[in-house]
Amino acid sequence: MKKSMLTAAMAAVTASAAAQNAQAAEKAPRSERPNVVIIFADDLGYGDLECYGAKNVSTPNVNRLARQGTRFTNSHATAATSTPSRYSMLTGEYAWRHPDTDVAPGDAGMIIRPEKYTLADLFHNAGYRTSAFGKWHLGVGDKTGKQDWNAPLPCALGDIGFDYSYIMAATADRVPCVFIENNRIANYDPEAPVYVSYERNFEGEPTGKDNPELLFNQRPSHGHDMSIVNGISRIGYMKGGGKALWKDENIADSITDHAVKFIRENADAPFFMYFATNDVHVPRFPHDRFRGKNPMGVRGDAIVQFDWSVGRILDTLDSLGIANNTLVILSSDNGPVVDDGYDDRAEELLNGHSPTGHLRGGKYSAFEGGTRVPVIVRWPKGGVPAGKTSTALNSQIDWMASMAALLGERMPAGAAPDSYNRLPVVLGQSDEPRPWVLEQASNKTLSLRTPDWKYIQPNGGPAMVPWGPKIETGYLDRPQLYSDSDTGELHNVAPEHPEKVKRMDEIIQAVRKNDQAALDSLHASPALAPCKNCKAK
Ligand code: NG6
Ligand code: CA
Repeated sequence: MKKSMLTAAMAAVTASAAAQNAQAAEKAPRSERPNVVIIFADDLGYGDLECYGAKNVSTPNVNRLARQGTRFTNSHATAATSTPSRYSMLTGEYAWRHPDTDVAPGDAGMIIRPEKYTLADLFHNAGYRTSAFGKWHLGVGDKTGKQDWNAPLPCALGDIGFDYSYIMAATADRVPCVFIENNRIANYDPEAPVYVSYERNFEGEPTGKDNPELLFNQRPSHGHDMSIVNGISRIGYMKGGGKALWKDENIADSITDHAVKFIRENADAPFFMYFATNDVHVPRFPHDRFRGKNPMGVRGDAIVQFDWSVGRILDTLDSLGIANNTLVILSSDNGPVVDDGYDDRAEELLNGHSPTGHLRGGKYSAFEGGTRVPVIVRWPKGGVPAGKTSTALNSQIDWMASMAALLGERMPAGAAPDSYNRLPVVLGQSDEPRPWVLEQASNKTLSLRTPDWKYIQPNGGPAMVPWGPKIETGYLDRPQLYSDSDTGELHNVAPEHPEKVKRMDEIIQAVRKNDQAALDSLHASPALAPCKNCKAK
């Protein structure tokens, strides 16, 4: 796979990244390398944080991070759903290049195969202690649909660079509802072996569909009517679990406790942490102590719980005296959704709150609400400006090459083929926009965003998400072009700008084909148009 992705053009990019790496290495002796913590929320929208304009919910810990670091207003996830977004961020390769990267079932085998070079490999090879916590959603084990959950998994996150992991295989609304620690079920209960199927129920097991009387915690609004765990029905069927089953109200505590322990144990060594919260994904069932503190019901409470988790990570760094040399990056995997399948009253309790802020669409969507996400970066010792707002167009796809530059590490040829070193932009020290960013909607429609325009490829999808969430998809059978000043993507000006549409479509085709020469001739190569300051950290 890696080899097949390697083109001469990409080799040139790698070479130029290597030159930049060399400079970064000169500037960052091994002993001073920062710890790196990526805090990755789930379905947290552009407008969901107080420091991004939210009025109905307070997020003091995230606000603090923004005050002490740089807040980005034009940063993008690569996809409008979790699995492809996380795949791209962790590998530096667009998910649409790789099969099986749509929203994964909970019994998917590992989607990132061990031979793929990941962000965790990069840190691991640089001598970091590496870790992942919380939502995974990229498959575990080697047998899709047929994994034996009662034995150690033959492959897991340890095979793609994570020294320690404590994760949920998929999402909170998908079975199996247990944590996986490294390569086995955490807190395994030998009295209650775990069986999982996404095809059929297990004899005698209740489901949300047939036994709604057992749904004492939350009922579905659409889908989510299969196995019942903790009084909530899920996607998929499972049997067993016993004391290993999670309680939804304790998920944030559990993930955060494990992360804090890892930080404490590794405070003396450089460490990398992928801290992926379950908040604010459905089912939203936060702990009692976060409930009722805002007028938005459980969706607001889940944001409060997310903010609390952030606070615990930041406080831990402070108490160990390592905050100054820890690079913290906070973001979200995709845009927000209000009713995503549970009857949690999120819709009726919005009370004027707009989860996407001023953006149109949301999770799943080709509109900006699907992929423009909050990004906050803090690293006092590394000179990330405090209290700054950066409007620079940029994408999570570039985190991997930028981290390679930060570490002074050369990635193997062909690794992270779509990732470019934009380190000074990632660190808020340069505001040079990426020439374009590419965004994938849930039906795989691609959009291209430049600093001035947004183009959505024509496609035959429906105007609204068809299975329940009230979200405009942004799909249309004709090209769409929106001016950057039209932040709500309301006026399709494609008919007035056929040349612009043609050029933007050609850029997408060139990226699809990995055709660097075509990108160069379109003056659209992130490699040839790097930010002026990208050479120096
Ligand atoms: C959808 C689920 C939704 C959510 C989403 C994935 C139904 C009806 N809806 O299929 O609830 O789980 O997948 O979300 O099943 S994501 O953030 O992990 O991509
Ligand atoms: Ca998500």
